[in-house]
Amino acid sequence: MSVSELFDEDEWIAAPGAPDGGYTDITAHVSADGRIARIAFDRPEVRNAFRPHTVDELYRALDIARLDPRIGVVLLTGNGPSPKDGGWAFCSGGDQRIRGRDGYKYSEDEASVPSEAQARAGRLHILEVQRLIRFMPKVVIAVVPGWAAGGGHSLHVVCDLSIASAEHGRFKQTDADVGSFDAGYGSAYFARQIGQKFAREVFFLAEEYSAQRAYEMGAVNRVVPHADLEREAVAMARTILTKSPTAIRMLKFAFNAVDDGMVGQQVFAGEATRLAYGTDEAVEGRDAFLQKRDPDWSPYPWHY
Ligand code: S0N
Repeated sequence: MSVSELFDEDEWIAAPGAPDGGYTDITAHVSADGRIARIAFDRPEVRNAFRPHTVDELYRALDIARLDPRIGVVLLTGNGPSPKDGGWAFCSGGDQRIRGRDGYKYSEDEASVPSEAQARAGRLHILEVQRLIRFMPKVVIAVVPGWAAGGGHSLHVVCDLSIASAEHGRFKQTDADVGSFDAGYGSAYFARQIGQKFAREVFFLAEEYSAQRAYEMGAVNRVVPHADLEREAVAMARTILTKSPTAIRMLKFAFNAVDDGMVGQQVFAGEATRLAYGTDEAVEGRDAFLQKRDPDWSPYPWHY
């Protein structure tokens, strides 16, 4: 069976770095030229809900994409449709069947889970995935073929851009229905995107929004025919790849900085330092130290 009905076999090859035996809860691919990553939830029978193991795999695949200097854009999506009922999903958040009092368990049957994994049980480490998406110096696009609900909605929020299926794209923030709350990017940053009134409505009423309505609210960048979704996402990625990598990363971190406090400043400043290291002025500072002499700053004016 194909990875997903929207998956173009000619576009993608298996991504490097999969664990022995391969991924079980996600799929990870790169474009033939190695410049775009496609990472997808692969639990369509539960609307691509994530369990801790899913989050482990997602983090691994995203981090491999982060570290690959050829990759400039990551597409995050959900495979489908569901073999059970034909439904489509981006992601429906945490798997409620294995939610315990201290977070999510690795399995309904904890006894079958290796002790090392049991020790990690209860972690809400989807938040680590959110931070990885937020702080990776590449553009992450949420490609939404169906439901984005609960923690899946929050993942689309934290992605840099969102493109959704006109026919099947659906958005719903169910957190308050199931006694859960993403009080970080999923809500507060969402309010920065679409405004306080709309964001509070989405959370407090937990109603269903079509892709078109989400677009009108400013939550989605583009709504495209379902059959064209991944093709359009790849086209967006290809446009981004024509831009300066340094400009894109500085822009992403500039957009982030205002909402990310001191951490946002730290990330932006790290990139500024990297740029400064490339100047003759910084090289002079390093060389003067290594050569045990005073630095000669005379070629470098105090620009105004
Ligand atoms: C997505 C919805 C709206 C789709 O409705 P639809 O199309 O009618 O399909 P269903 O028949 O409902 O679903 C089909 C099958 O899929 C199963 N399923 C769907 N979603 C889940 C899920 N999240 N977990 C487990 N199973 C799921 C259905 O049960 C059904 O199975 P069968 O065929 O066997 O009956 C609708 O499905 C829906 O509302 N889903 C639940 C959405 C939800 O509430 N998600 C959880 C919300 N909370 C989080 O995600 C928290 C995430 C988190 O980790 C976190 C992050 C930050 C801070 C805190 C937390 C925290 O954990 O608290």
